[in-house]
Amino acid sequence: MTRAGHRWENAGMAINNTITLFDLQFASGCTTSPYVWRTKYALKHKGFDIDLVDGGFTDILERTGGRSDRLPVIVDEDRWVLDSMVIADYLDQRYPHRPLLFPCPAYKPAMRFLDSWIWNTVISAWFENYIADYHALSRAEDQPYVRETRTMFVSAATLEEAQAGREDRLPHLPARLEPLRKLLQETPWIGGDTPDFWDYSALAIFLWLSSLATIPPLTEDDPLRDWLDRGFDLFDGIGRHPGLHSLFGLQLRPGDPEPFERGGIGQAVTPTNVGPGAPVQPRK
Ligand SMILES: N[C@@H](CCC(=O)N[C@@H](CS)C(=O)NCC(=O)O)C(=O)O
Repeated sequence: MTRAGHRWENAGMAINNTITLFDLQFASGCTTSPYVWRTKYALKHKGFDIDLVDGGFTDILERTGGRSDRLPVIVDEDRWVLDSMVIADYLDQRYPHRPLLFPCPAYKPAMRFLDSWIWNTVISAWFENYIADYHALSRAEDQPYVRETRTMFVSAATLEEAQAGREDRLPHLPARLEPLRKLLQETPWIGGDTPDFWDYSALAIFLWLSSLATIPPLTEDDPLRDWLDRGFDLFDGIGRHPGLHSLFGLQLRPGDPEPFERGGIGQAVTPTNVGPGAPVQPRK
């Protein structure tokens, strides 16, 4: 459910099992922020309908009545909650009888680890390689702000210079995701037999990428595709907005590295321990 032009004064009546979520969108209307994406999944995991408040970057303060310049923000009845992790904690504390987002104490630190691993491994690199697209895909009224704020984070003088030459850099990135591929060879979801907040958090990062990937970052045959497709299909196709781009179809050129390990090399369990150890006692 979407309500364009929504204002904070009448926001947040969590009636009919519905929680209000302030969205961060590109001109196409698709969500771009990975933190908003993971909050969308979190709300669905808890069984809520989402009352989505449309908007982009430069209207966040106005939309939230001066409460925040960052998203996600939710409103549950009269309670305003800011920050995706705080929101997840809030949802578990207020609705403990619905499926938990943090089912045990070790869960949250492991999620932070997974998050920072993905950010450090690929996201910073992808950020620069798509940063001019990020600007072009933003709403017209957001573009001057996006240019000004994002130029500070890139290693070149302009967003266009930062993105230039990406055809040479993009083929080097998929191989970095091999540990995630290995994990998903063993289990259908990062969370085990069913998807959980670990999956949602990682999927949210790929949905951010999909919101701006005007040229594909992964090859057609990437083994991550199965998990990504299943994850984007969850909750009636939560990740299937028409404004999103396909992640698959990266064209490799002669000399580019292999994008992933083929044939499960390194997966076999060593059958015999031939290292030093106590001599085996003969059976009597
Ligand atoms: N720690 C916050 C991070 C929120 C955040 O940084 N959101 C970004 C979008 S990814 C934002 O609202 N940016 C607004 C802007 O750049 O003006 C969370 O987990 O919710």
